Amino acid sequence: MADRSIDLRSDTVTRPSQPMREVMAAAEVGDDVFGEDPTVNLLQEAVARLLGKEAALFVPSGTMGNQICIKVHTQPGDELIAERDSHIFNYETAGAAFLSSVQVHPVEGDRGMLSTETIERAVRPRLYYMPRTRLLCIENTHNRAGGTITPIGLIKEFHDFARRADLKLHLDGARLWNASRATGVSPQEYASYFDSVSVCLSKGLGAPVGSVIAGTAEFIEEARHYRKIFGGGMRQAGILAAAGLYALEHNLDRLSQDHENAHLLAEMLLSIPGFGIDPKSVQTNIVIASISGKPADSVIARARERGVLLSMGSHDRIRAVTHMDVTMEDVRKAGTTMQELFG
Ligand code: TLP
Repeated sequence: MADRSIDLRSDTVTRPSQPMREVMAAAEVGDDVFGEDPTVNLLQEAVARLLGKEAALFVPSGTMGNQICIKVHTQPGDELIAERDSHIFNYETAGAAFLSSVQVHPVEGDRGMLSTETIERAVRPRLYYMPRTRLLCIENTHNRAGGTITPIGLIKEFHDFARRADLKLHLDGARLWNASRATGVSPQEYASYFDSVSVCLSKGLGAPVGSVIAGTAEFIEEARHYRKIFGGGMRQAGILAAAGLYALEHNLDRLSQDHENAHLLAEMLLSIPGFGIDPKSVQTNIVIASISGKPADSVIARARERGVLLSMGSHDRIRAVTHMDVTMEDVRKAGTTMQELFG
């Protein structure tokens, strides 16, 4: 492997910067299971304000955030609707079934986006022998579709439909910050159409750990109960919350740099024969390329030998994610390496 790898496997690989580590070390802490960690409380208040919600709760991961929200919104035997390529359906180890006894009804989207018609068709009639459709989950940006953004107009439609159909609406906003940075639509406006929102601090924002869920005060009270059951009650978590506060203050605006870098990489990969990228899907910091003529895992293995780390998008696709620990020069170097290897 090359001396210093360019790690594009995910935006989760970032390491806390020196100034972030300094605020972590200096954080005021207390026991958060007693609600007494001042830094956790500050973070929760800051995120609730940013998302325009009554309350928020710090949780260890995006997966736990989504799963707690599913738990609060549903009863055993209910059904939730999620896009077929969504994180909730693919990468949360059947958590909805395991933790909430809820069935996921996957619905095919277009670049990760559902339509009101497809959702409407997926909602079960209220018949005693059918599951009750209780919850609709939207992922924005959509990871597996390549960081695509659901337009705010469509989200409004989903909201209106959900009200009519008596469905709760949850936003997996692990990368909501990226959507907001790319469109100029505020996180608060996005969040206003959802009953619950989960956002991550440890993806594009560069914090080492942590996600936050937000909703009404009543929702968050219930969520706190399930966070404890799921093993997410943390003690002096202010050390981690301090990193989240630092990330929100310093790392939101720079996300546009990651988006530019993703566009640059997409252009470079597109010049390689057999590499297919839907240019319309490169909207934020993720590039998914389909590969024809060779297995994606062999492409990943050869790139790794030359110091470019990529991940699998699906069996015939590779994924590259730009983030704060790779510069434009790194991205250009990665693109050139890929062109040399496969061009
Ligand atoms: N995504 C990870 C992997 O799990 C695929 C990644 O590398 O992108 N929602 C979305 C949309 C996500 O992309 C992820 C993580 C999560 C939730 C879960 O977050 P964590 O990893 O904190 O549990």
